Amino acid sequence: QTSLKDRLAELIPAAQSRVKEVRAEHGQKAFGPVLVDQLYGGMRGLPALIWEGSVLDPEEGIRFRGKTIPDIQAELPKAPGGDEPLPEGLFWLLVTGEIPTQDQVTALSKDWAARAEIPAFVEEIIDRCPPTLHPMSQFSLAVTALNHDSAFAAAYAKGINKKEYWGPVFEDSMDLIAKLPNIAGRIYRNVYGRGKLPAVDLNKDYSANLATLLGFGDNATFVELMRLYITIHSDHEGGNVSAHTGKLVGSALSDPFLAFAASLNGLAGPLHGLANQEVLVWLTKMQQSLGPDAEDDHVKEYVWSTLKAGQVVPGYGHAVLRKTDPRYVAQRAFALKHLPDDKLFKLVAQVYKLVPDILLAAGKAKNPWPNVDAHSGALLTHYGLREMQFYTVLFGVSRAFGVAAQLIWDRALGAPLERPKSYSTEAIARMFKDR
Ligand code: NMX
Ligand code: MLT
Repeated sequence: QTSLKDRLAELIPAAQSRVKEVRAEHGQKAFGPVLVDQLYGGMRGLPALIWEGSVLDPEEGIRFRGKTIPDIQAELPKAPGGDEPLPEGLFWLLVTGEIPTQDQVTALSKDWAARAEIPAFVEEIIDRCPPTLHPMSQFSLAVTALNHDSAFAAAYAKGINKKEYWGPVFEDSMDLIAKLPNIAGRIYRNVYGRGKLPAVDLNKDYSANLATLLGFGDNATFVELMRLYITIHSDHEGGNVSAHTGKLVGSALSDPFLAFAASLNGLAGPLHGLANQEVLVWLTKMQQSLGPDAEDDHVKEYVWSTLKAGQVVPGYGHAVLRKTDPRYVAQRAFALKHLPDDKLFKLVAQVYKLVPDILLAAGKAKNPWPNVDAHSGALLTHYGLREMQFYTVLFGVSRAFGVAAQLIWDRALGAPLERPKSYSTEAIARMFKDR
């Protein structure tokens, strides 16, 4: 059977020609004007990047290589007896644009399990971190340190031909993804005193191993949750902070470990991936303040008090989406199926009923609907993974899939160093003075 790397090698020449064709035909066409406001406004809507794995539609949400979340839930291979897609299949799809066979996905599970071990010095780095250091900082440190064994950095130092960059970047990307469960598991067990890390099982899929390393491998529904979680958090086109940062840093030919560590540092911000932690902190405080089974009016007051204190409602709003995030919908469907009576899920659902109208009435947020982070923590809490400071680490494990797939393609397609133009306020004032 064809391996992922062999299939990629087959696909690259045609993809290179396609880029040439598209550039020859459309290279000199304009998307439209660039407004000064876009420079001041976080570049919203500014077409600026090529990202092959997924495209985000404001109304419909994410499509991975043209496929919606319900599509991939229906089409990607599943574990025996499982209902959720295997993230191995999603990675194959992101990289090739094709749905893999069950055997190809099993081969990827085995390959990742075989690459899962992390160097002893990286284990030591994690073990030496004080438990008070945020899990995301520990995660980023460990991923940076993996650069010690980068195949790409070694090949570059030896003088590799540009045309061959993608090969060692592929190997690094596979190693990166494979090693993340051991890093995440070690951080979790160290910080929360959850005992010794077991070994990765060479015959288990990625999510089953991740669940076991975290200490929840005996719970088949938690393993299913991990399969769904890792699949849906993987990629959200190229402009989000973690994806864009990884691509930017990779464009300097920093290897995938350095590039993805930079992604993680962006993901660790509260307006991005840390929002899943913030949601749980916020919901827990609300429960403490209002007690269980709070009435709608009290929840509304609580939401208003958050806004009046000049804070955001975590898990709501989005820079691109203008509807409920389909990743939220997928998690809600999981909750309705597996934990319909869970108290925290009920609060999440109550907040969903109330918050959009309040954000609309407040009149600032362009999107009053929930994003992916509004739901994930409640699911993890249900299964006993209650340590909210750890939640963004799981987001990070997943985001590696999307960033790695693009790093491979960036090198295969010869993406250049990113270097956009910046201006000072005075330069802009001068430039547009008489226009
Ligand atoms: N609660 C309160 N105010 C909000 C919210 C919210 N959830 N969302 C947007 N606003 C405000 C925003 O702060 C801004 O205020 P100001 O004019 O005073 O600066 C105003 O509404 C306009 O912002 P938008 O254009 O709607 O949003 P923007 O594209 O700038 O930011 C987010 C997008 C996601 C940063 C923003 O919606 C937010 O802060 N949400 C809460 C944090 C969150 O859930 N982040 C996770 C996003 C998903 N992820 O995983 O990365
Ligand atoms: C993401 O998954 O990266 C977030 O939804 C943020 C974004 O897309 O901007």
